[in-house]
Amino acid sequence: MFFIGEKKLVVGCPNLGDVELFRELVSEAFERRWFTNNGELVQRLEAIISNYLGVSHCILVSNATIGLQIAAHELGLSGEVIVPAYTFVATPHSLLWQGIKPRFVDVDPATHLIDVNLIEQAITSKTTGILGVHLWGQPCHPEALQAIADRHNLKLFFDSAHAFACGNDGTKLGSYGECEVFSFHATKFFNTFEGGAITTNDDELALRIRRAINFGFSGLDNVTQLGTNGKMSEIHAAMGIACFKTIGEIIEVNHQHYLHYRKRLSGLSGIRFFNYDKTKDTNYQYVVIEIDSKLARITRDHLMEHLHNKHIYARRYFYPGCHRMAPYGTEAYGDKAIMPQTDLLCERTMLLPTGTGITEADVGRVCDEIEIALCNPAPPPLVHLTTQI
Ligand code: T4K
Repeated sequence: MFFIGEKKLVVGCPNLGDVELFRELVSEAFERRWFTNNGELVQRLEAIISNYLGVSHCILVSNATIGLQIAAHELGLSGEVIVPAYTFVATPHSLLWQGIKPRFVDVDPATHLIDVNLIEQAITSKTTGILGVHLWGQPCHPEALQAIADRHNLKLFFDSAHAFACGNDGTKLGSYGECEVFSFHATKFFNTFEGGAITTNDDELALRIRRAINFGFSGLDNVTQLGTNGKMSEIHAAMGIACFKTIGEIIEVNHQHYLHYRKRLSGLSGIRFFNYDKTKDTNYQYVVIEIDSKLARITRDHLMEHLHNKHIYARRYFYPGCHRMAPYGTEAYGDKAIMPQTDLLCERTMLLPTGTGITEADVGRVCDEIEIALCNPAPPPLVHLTTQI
């Protein structure tokens, strides 16, 4: 039962970090009167992150999308680059923005990750790279992708937007391929309001990326390459330092919510609860379920509508699939990508609220409403779904 004034539960509700520390750091920046352009707080956060991930270089950027664009540019990519079809649209957009055609590859329905077995048949004479996506924070088989890249002389890099603090067999993600790009957007479990980072062990690439984010400057009055403005400001870095202070607590809260959801939902007919691989480190920032409408006797969209009516703002990421979105799904774009597994996931997947903004009781309320919706044998006709909060 939803009461007027009852709390709205939202996927992507930001974690706050250590708010007092944030205020102190902002005051320091005000005293220094240094707000951006490789300031002290940016340098501090870069050191914290490179140390945490065990990678030689961390270059903070204004967001992951610009980070991916810069990475693609500095890796000298052109023609076509392989990407999974099931990802946020920023992944292919970052390539096309650089004049590179994203070549979609379907995903493995069990993991939602790029299907490694389909990659080689998508490689053409125009392919110059592979952009792997560690979706939901799971490592997307980086060793297998590296072997394919080596065999075909392709550059490999990663969209690690979901994967900060996630690990592969004891190694934190951040050191794979030529570079990895993280997102620190407000909706990510670790956030700098807007922001991201490019990490690499390649000294020369790191130097070129550092110049690229600052208009191509190599020093005062000396522009040595094409550049853009991809810098992170001091206020954003202050949020990152404050958020990093509580990163362990945030992951623990996410983990508890995940376990609580799993306990309540994994036995329900027609619901597939997405389990994380216990052998990998993860940040548990996404609680993902799939609804099989035949077994559940309700479609994903009917269930979403029921939850939205109760002010529970679940999301159907990444509906309807990048290959069906403009410009990729249009006549003008050319060859239509056929991605059956991605289509199925886009039809079935739903993300549930988690993070420090909600309590265990809130998780219980979401599960209660899912159970109520599933018990209702005749779902109401679907009204226009809105993500308006
Ligand atoms: N690659 C991948 C695989 C990605 O998932 C993303 C971003 C990127 C690359 C690019 O990273 P960035 O360039 O953003 O650094 C959101 C985020 O904006 C986006 O960063 C994220 N992935 C994507 C999965 O989710 P939308 O279009 O869903 O945003 P929006 O405005 O609908 O907000 C999402 C939810 O969060 C809503 O339920 C409201 C809630 N919210 C949002 C904000 C900003 C809050 O409660 N408070 C807030 O301050 O894209």
